[in-house]
Amino acid sequence: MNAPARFFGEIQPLRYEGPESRNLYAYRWYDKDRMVLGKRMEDHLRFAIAYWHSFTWPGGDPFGGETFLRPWMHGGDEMALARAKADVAFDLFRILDVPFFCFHDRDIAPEGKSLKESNANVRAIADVFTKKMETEKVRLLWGTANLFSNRRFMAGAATNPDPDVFAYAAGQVKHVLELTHELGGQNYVLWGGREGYETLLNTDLKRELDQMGRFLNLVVEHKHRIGFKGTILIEPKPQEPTKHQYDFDVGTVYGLLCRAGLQDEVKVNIEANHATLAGHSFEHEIAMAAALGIFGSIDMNKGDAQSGWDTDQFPTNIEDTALAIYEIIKAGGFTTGGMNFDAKIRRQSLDPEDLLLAHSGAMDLCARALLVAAKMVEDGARQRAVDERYAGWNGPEARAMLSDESSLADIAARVEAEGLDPQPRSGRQERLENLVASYF
Ligand code: XLS
Ligand code: NI
Ligand code: NI
Repeated sequence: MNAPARFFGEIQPLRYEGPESRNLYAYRWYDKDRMVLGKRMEDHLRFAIAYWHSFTWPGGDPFGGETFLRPWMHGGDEMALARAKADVAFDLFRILDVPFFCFHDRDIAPEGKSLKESNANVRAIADVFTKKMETEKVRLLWGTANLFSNRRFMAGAATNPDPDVFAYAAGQVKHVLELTHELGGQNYVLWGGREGYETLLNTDLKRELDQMGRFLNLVVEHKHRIGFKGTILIEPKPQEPTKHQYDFDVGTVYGLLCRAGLQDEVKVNIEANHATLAGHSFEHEIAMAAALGIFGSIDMNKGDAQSGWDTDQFPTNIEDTALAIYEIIKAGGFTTGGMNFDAKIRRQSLDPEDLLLAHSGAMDLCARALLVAAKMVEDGARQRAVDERYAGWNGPEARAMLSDESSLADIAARVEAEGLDPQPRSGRQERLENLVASYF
């Protein structure tokens, strides 16, 4: 395996051609320099490609193995293959003109016989990245450690009953956090892959929560020690792999953070498919994180409406995407975060073009959704309707109720004295749905 250009053949970097273009190898909406609400489109969206789904996953499912047969996964020295994989990855980054990528340690380099050897392998490929990034525009959005694939993590990483597994996980995270820092990464992600349990019959739940809180504190402390200025992010997920994940959703993660005293130190990376598996909408999770002051980044994808697992599909729904992006804009947009396509092509999508078009289509969808969301913001009718609904809270008595100027007894007395008799008002949901539809 050599010459990464061969994998994508003669495909040239994609350019913006506009909505009328019929060229599948061009962007119809993603016009990176276009100014939207005072910011370049590229800076709003901050797209990233996920190394694991695109270059490491071989196309298996629970009933069948590998379908993709990627040349960099077969034959030859494992480190040489890892280098070849990096060539293909950077080639895709360049063809798509994305500003960021993300990886787990195990995506980029083979596991060795010891943690030391594994870390050395990861370091060697990180050095390849550093070299490539000298001439390529792509930057690292986030790095993360895979604390779930190896059988040693079957009962969790930080929450494992075996303290040696906790220690091993710490060794892995320390290494990837430092590499992320050296590579100029903007965030470090902790997805609690197996931080949860299957049955209380063998689980000390409180002890596991304590272990998790301690682990997070160790990570944050090390971040400061090495001077990493990026954001530490936790990625909530309600189930799969474990039945009861401790990081169920944004609200649950916030509780964990408060319990560990880290609510000002750690933010969340919200994944669309994880939100829907938790019984929420994606925009709900974003709005919740923003309200709690922990919105960080997103993993963009979508689930399958009929199945109850994490199908990690590329997004195709304009309305869902626009509503989510509207919440991101309302939250002030991304700072260190971005939009990582934690999405995989279907296992029958064998061709190099399938991988490329999955990303370009999703980028176009998000760009188009950004324009719709921007229209919603600029027009302001949606926000005005919400402001009007809460306008009563601007009055002096209402404000007093929210401050410590009034007690429960004062409030009760006023209801009697003024003979308050609140009259219900319409929530106008359908009217607002029609309004939103008018922006598409
Ligand atoms: C799995 C997660 C994972 C994280 C990174 O469901 O989405 O891919 O994003 O560990
Ligand atoms: Ni994810
Ligand atoms: Ni997922």
